[in-house]
Order: sequence, then structure tokens, then C-alpha cells
Amino acid sequence: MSSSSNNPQTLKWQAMSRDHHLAPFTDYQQLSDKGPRIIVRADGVYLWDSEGEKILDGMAGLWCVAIGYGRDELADAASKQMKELPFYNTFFNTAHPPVLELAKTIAELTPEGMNHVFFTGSGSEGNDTMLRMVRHYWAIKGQPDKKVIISRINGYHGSTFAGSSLGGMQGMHDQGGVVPGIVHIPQPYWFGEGGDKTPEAFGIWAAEQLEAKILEVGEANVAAFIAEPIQGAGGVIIPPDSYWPKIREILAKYDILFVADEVICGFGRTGEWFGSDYYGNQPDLMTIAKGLTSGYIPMGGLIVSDKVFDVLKTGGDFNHGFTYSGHPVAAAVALENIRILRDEKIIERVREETAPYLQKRLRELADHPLVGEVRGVGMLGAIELVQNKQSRERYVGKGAGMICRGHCFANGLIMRAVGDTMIIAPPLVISKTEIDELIDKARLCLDLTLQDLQK
Ligand code: PXG
Repeated sequence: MSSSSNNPQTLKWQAMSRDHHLAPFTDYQQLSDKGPRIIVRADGVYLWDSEGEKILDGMAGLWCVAIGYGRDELADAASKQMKELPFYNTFFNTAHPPVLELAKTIAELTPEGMNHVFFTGSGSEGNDTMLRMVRHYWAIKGQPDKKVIISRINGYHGSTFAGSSLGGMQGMHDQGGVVPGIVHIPQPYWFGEGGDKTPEAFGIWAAEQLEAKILEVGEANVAAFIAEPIQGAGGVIIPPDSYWPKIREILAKYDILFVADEVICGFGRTGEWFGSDYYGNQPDLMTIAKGLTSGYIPMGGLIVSDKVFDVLKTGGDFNHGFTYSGHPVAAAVALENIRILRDEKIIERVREETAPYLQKRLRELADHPLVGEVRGVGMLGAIELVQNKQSRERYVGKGAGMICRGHCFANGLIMRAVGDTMIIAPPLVISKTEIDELIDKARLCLDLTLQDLQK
């Protein structure tokens, strides 16, 4: 591993990290001591580090590199746009062709009635935009008290103040506080929190928490409910089948907006264009980022339904926006990325061929003594590490997930750990042979982890 490198170039970069670079979500003392692994190039589903080691990227960068690494077409689209018009803003009654083409293209892909896009630089900014927009929406409609957003514990909606407040990550709330008017309900995480209930019964219970919260806060005060179709950063939490139908039933009873955070699920990860399509949900707003550009360049946005837009249009100025809203180079890259997803039928291939194969192979790991559950949808998967397969009891205080992640890292596989849940989200273009390699490496690392835990 690079932490024990003798390579002078690696050491030079690690010194730069120690002396100057502040990485996200990082213990700076620990990183200084260990030094980061330096990733220098990538192609397809593979990364190479500065030691020359090849690594299968089971996380698509950070859930984003949908079309895989090394697609020259995206670089060419960026280069062409930079030469033609590298920047112009979309404030003050101006626009440029890429942003308009992109908004129209996205509207072609979204569920019925979702035809308007506000662009941002990231998913977090998309959710900030959402917070202001939904409160503004209700104010225009003469209900300014409808301000509260209901969100879920262990959801992830970004790292800006609105994003982290909407999210349900205690560690983030503890550092700097939260935006007022955001409340959280339990997540539909059966394996971790379902207790003696069946998954179906637990799914209903978790959905009913939404209704209980609406009644507690008062419908007259609730602006919206936000949720990821499948929680990503929280540990690839796939709700029981009963959850979304029950949520839809509750949403139909109350006059509140529904926001789908599609930052991870959007652009094909579930085998449909959006996670909302996968579940048959009908959101009023959808946050996007990541797969929109396959991560080649930063871009996010908020897709807005006709219903919301028709009200916004009557409300005067919407006082919100970023310098890089609809950045022409990002828009050109997103357009090319979507062209590739469409022309190469990548999402169809995921749905019909590679995702069923990944899910089948992934489930073979369920027989491993360390594995309590394997679950997944599309190109998303989770493996729960346990001490007791029947009772779902964990290895307490052993850091099984981190041990496993370390073995993966050392054996040429990127697989993330969320506590003791191992998660994968490979590029959508991963082939069956590469899936075989991923599963073989995962099994090896489970073996090595179990050996360590039994020592
Ligand atoms: N919503 C969801 C559902 C996300 O997964 C964001 C919003 C925020 O997007 P930006 O572009 O502002 O990062 C995300 C981001 C992890 C991890 O550890 C996940 C994300 C970001 C960083 C780390 O799994 N998701």
C-alpha cells in the first residue's frame, strides 16, 4: 500500500498532502501519519495508483463515473466548448446553447410532467436550491408557514449547510449545527433496525413514521418530504417492498411536496433513468448530480415539475443562483455523457444483462460465514458483515468494515465500508468478466477479514 511506499514520487505527493491539502471527511492527523493513496490515471472500470498498482473501481469514483473512465468524447466536448464559449452566466436574461439543449434533453428523460431544470455545481447546491424553492413556493401560494422539511435519519443530501441539515448524519449535525425547520424520521433499514418485524411489516412501520411526523408538525407547517429512492451513502439501504407504496399512499393524503434526491440513483444506476422510475414514484422535484456528467466535470441541478413551476412563475424573481449555474462546459460534457448513455444503450444493458448478473453473483456471497445479508438493485450492492448470521449480531468494536475495506484496497478492489456494511456501485459499463473479478476479489477479502476477526 502507498502508506509504506519507497517510491520518491509517491512520497513527494504524500508530503504535499500532509503539508497543504485538506481532504473532505478526513481525520487530518491520521491522514498525515498514513499518507493518501495517489491515484494517477484510469481507464474503463480501472484505476492505477502511483505505485503502478491496478485497482478495480467498485465505487465508480464516488458513485458517479457511470460511463467509465477514459471516454475521449467527453474531453473533446469540453475542449470544443472551452474554445467556443468557456463561460457565460445565465443570470440577467441571458443563456447559451449548451444549457438550453441540456435542459431540454433532461426533460425528455424525466418522468411525465417534470420539464424544468435549475442547474447548480453539485448535488448539495441542488438541495440548497430545493430548500429555498419549496419554501418560496408555499409563500407564493399564500401559505408561508409551510416551511418544515421532513427528511430521514441516515439519509445523505450533501455537505452544504442545507444539504447536511436535510441529511440525517449526526456527525455532520454535531459540527456547526443545523438549519432550522428540518425534522427527521427513521429510515427503512430493515437489516439494521427491523428487530423482530418482517421486512414487509417494518417497511410499513417506517413509512407510517412520515404520517406521524406530518400530524405532529401539522400539515399546515410542512413544505416537503425529501428522500433518496435508495439511500446510498447511508449504506445502500433498499427499502422493503412495502415502503414506497405506503409512502405514496400517505403523500396522496396530504398537501406537501415530494422531493426525490436522485443524485446517486439518477442516470441509470437502478437500470432505469431515475430511481423514481424504478419504484414508480412521482416526485414534484428531483435533485441530480454525479451521473449527469459521469463525474468528468462538476454539475448538479434541481428538476422541477410543471406543477411547481407554474406557481414559481407567478412569484416574481426567484432570488437564488450560482456563478456556475448552467456552466457551458459542464453542460456540453453532460450532453455528451447523456448521448453516450442513450446511443450505446448503457442503461438498457444494465437493466437486461449486467445488473441481473451482478445481483446474482453478489448473492452467492450470502453463504459466507461473515455475511448476514446481501442486497442490491441495479448497479448498487451491499454486504452486511456479522458475527451471527441468524441474529444479525455484529462484531462489536472490531471495525469489521474497515478491516474489510483495507483488504480490498490492498487487493486491487475499491469497496466502501459504511460501518460494517460493505457497499459497491461500479461504473454502469462494467462487463460480466469484470463483475466476476469484483466478486472473486470480494470473496477473498471477506475470507481475509474473517481470519483477522477470529485472531
Ligand atoms: N444527495 C445524495 C443522495 C448524495 O449521495 C449529494 C446529495 C451531494 O452531492 P455533492 O455533489 O454536493 O457531493 C450526494 C453526494 C459517500 C459520499 O461517502 C456520498 C456523496 C458524496 C460524498 C461522499 O458515499 N454523495
